[in-house]
Amino acid sequence: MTDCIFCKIVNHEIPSYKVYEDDNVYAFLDITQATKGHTLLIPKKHVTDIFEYDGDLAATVFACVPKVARALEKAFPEMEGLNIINNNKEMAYQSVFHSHIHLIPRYGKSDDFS
Ligand code: DGP
Repeated sequence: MTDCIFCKIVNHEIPSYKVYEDDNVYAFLDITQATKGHTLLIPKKHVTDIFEYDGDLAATVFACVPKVARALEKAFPEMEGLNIINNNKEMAYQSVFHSHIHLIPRYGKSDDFS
């Protein structure tokens, strides 16, 4: 999709800080950094939200969540926990309509994400 910001990130038309990549997915730091290391995992294929996934794509994308989690754990050893969030549709606070999974590291009571 030509006017999708995350498609442009996948195609390197917009810069991003890569955390993980394979043939089917791309993970990169969220511009807002709710906490240090806040990462978005996306399918390279444009799908709007979870309702557009077929089973193969779901298996492919969700199988990468632990890989990205471990990459974050390695990069941020002080991390004490991890929130995994997937917003679908505006009512559920989705603001970019290319499906993405948030991985938000937690650093105990010192982080300000709630
Ligand atoms: P959501 O509200 O679940 O749709 O989250 C969308 C996230 O996308 C939000 O946390 C900010 C992030 N975001 C939006 N535009 C960009 C961008 O151009 N670059 C990066 N790295 N993140 C972006």
